[in-house]
Amino acid sequence: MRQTRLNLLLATILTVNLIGVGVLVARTAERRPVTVRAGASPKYDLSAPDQLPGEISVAPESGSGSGRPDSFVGGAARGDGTVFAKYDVADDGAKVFKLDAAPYTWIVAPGVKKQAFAYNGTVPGPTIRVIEGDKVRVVVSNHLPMGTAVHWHGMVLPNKMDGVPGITQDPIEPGASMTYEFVAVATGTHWYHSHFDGDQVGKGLYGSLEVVPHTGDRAVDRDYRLFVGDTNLGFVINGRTYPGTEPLKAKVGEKIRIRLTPTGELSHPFHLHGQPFQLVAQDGFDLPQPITMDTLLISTAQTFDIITVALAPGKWMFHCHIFSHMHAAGPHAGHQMAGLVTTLDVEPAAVPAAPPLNGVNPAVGVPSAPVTPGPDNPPGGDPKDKDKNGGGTAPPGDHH
Ligand SMILES: [Cu+2]
Repeated sequence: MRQTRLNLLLATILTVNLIGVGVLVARTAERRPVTVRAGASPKYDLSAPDQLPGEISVAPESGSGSGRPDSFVGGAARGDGTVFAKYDVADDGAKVFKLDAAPYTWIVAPGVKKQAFAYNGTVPGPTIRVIEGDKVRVVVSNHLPMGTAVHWHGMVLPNKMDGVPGITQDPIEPGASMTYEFVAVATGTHWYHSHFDGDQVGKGLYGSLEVVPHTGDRAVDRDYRLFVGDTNLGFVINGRTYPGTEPLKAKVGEKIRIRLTPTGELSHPFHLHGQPFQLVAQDGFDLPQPITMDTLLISTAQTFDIITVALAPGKWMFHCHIFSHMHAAGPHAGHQMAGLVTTLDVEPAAVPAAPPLNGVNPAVGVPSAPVTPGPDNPPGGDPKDKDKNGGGTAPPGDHH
């Protein structure tokens, strides 16, 4: 049964990729008018109602960074603790993003505060998601008390845009900004991060950089991103340590894509309970053939795309299997979870997973009408839940 589902998944990916082209073209047309204010200083608003779950507050001594800058996108939470970056479209067609780097006091778990550095007020920084061939322009403003620079990891770009202080550029000094520009030709899941020093990455200066191929993205019901850290903020997934990590939600039968990006200094064998998954891409490149497994060793700087199908309801652990990375120290050491742990919270399917046979639904044993997709029975599950996952201001190229 499991194998059949996984095989089905592969066949569906091909089909829906083709459908995806139309969606991408349609959404590309929904560009908003452009207003790019060069050098505009961020407005910080602690009272903004659109904060992510998990309190974020500010160290008063941290300089200019406080609260969320206006480059933060409210309402675009992905259900995994990440948000999408918004963009404007310039007259020359470039998609213009803004990244404001600033210090924050970050709550990594209930009652646990650390000093973080964040792009646009969030760890990880907002997901930059564009379409193959897009001209990408990113205005990086530095509100940190030291220099910085941003490296576009996995991009094929002009050398002077590579973001390495001392080799391709001078650091962006505190209070200054720099505009990076490149054409997005390297498709797949990549990431961006500070290249100033390891502390800046360790404190949270990184985010997802996704280039959707012209042929469309993989068709999945949920698309999650997990950034793994193991230095300045402790053992964190998307800037949070268990039980502060955000559980990933799914329903039985749904296809779930998880993009894993380790950002720290260690390697982590990530294990999913209850169901296997397929590794489909590494560093943005599709594997010639997906590999089915239940544990994947991820190491610094790589990106991995895995896809699983939720098989049964329950809270299924997804965690690093190195015990010192997943257990609390102190009196409860040994069985209390902390660190690199999250869960895949699977609810029962919205519609019967198995179609009725001869008018009898084998799942319940009583006659029932065949399920026809319609407003009450959407083919991919309950659209309300998809809003939770992908609602808000999802940018072009995003579909399920
Ligand atoms: Cu680990």
